[in-house]
Amino acid sequence: MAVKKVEKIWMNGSLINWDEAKIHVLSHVIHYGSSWFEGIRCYETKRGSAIFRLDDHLIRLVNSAKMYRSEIPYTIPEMEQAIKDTIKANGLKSCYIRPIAYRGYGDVGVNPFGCPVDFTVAVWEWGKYLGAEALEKGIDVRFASWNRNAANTIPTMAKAGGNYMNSQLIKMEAIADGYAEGIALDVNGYVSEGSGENIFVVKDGKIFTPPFINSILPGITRASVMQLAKDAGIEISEMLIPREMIYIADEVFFTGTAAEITPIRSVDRMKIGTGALGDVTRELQKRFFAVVEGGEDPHGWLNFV
Ligand code: PPE
Repeated sequence: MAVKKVEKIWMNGSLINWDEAKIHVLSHVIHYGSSWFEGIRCYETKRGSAIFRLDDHLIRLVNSAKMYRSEIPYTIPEMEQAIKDTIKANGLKSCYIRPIAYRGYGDVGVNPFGCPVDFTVAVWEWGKYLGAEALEKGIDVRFASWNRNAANTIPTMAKAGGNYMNSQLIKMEAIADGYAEGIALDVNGYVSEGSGENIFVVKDGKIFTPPFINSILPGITRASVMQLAKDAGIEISEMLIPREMIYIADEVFFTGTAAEITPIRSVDRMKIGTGALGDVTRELQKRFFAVVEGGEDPHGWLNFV
């Protein structure tokens, strides 16, 4: 299914037509995966259109580039403005936002220093990432045969284009086998994350999620869910999670900007808990959507357009 095209894309300082937002085939990013990006959602809340945790996403973007000795040629307030301008230019009330910085056209060869860092912002309408009924009914997933990137190889704390070669392997394998998504283990065999989601386990009323050392992306939704769990008085901790703990969990769910809070109803064709949306997952969804749809904002997460 093709992306739902809108009018304008912000590219290196100006809003241009969607169809003209092109780059040269010798751009460094195409050959070597040298990009850093974000996925952010703008929600139509009861109090107007608001971008969820915009600053936190842009800080992660700057840090992703920094890990690669690269600097985005715009400040965070400038990027924030570019994002809002792009949303307004396209007349969207809610959308998915994709800011991306990349090594562009200049020199050839692995050494990126001779290539500029370009920056663009695209927005589009994006519905439910893992299927229409996913949030309510849950999804069927498998453990991936591919591990996440090993420590000290490709930094997983960076949201970098190249990382998603690994994610694609995990995702394609899952889809090819009739699953919605894959759960990857890290190279030591501990639970890491999905191809584009962090993972949480509920056992005996407590919530567990893998720490950064398990080759995960430090998800903004993950951080939000940890806060919402605290607000709800539910115990939550970061823990090394062995694969088998997933099979015997009461509830398992994914979090991500695109996936939001998606329950997992089976793993490797084994039913998780009752196989239906669990109480803890439901409570966290309720609190999450009270913010992004209801416009309640006790933590200052909404940035109104
Ligand atoms: N892990 C990975 C590997 C990942 O890509 C994401 C986001 C997350 C965790 C969750 O992070 P956060 O969005 O900050 O809560 N994946 C994005 C890309 C999806 C895509 O297909 O592209 C997203 O959810 O926007």
